[in-house]
Amino acid sequence: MAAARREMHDPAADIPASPPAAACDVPAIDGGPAAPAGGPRLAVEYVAADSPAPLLDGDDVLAVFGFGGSAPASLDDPRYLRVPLEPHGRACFEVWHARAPVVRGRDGDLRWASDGRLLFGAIEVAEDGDGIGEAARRAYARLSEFTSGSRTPHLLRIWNYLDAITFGEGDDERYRAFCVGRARGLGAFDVRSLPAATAIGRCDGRRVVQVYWLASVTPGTPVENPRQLSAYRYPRQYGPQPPSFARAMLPPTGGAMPLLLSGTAAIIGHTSMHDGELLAQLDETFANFDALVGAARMHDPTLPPRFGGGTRLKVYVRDARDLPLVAEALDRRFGDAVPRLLLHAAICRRELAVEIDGVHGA
Ligand code: 3EB
Repeated sequence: MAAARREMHDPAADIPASPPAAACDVPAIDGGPAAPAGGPRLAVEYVAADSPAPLLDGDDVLAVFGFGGSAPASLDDPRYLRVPLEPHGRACFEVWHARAPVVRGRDGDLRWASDGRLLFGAIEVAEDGDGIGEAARRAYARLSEFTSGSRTPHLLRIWNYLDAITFGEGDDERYRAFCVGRARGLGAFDVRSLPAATAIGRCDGRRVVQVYWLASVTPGTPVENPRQLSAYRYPRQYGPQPPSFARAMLPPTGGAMPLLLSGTAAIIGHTSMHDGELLAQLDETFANFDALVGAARMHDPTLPPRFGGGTRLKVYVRDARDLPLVAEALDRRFGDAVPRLLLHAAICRRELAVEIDGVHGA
């Protein structure tokens, strides 16, 4: 069952070939130009609100995410997605703004929205009896087929949410099986052009793999962290298939889009640090971000060296009882300077108490 561990990943020969990707007839703006003027633009905001409906009004809105059980499970609008992770504090929504006009649609089990330069896509695949690996493979095969046939063929960033992420022992662990299925679904890929990503555990008992992503007309520049081994080179001890993601993605247009930060935790090299020490893990995570932003600044020196008003952070905390502690530590570190959202979620290594992702721009 071990997937290939070559640099150029090749799907195992026992996987049936999927039919050639039909060119998806999306995302074309009806009657609009194929290549609209202006490069990709993305602005992310966190909004405290009781309902997502008014947030979807703007015709520059690419996606709205509702967190936790109080957010509506679904809306008629394909731009809305609920992520069932409980927020710390009051109900909060994440809103992505692109350039108007945004058009949207559904394609079977997949939904999308696009301004012609960026595309938001989402798919949810029930595990049913097939297991997490097969659900991940199906989600990624659909994502890959859809993306490669679209006008936005370059994946910049992917978020993965799955239930009971560390359940199972050794290579049967669900996160490891997810990594195998993800790589198979992606097909043949060059690890050096993988998107940035997050893979986080939900705690809602629903065996559904949720994947959403951001794709672009033009490719971004993947950035690796000098303090960390690239995840796609993690050694065998972490599973038969190293995780398929870049540490960050520098989008195609400097300035108009922030640096996309992958889920980042207290890992140095490939080793988890500070087992059982939440606040030390938090400090190590920010030291990792400093190094990552430093590496991104080699490509784009206009990127601020420190987190600030152009940064948005999602902070995933394993133990709900630690949420106030993490909130206080972030208050001490940033005050009001950095908008952030704290969520109760499981991390893919049992010894990790906290993980953070987000975006960082001027
Ligand atoms: C790590 O650094 C922590 O499998 O897509 C972070 C971001 C992590 C993305 C993924 C996993 C993933 O290895 C875990």
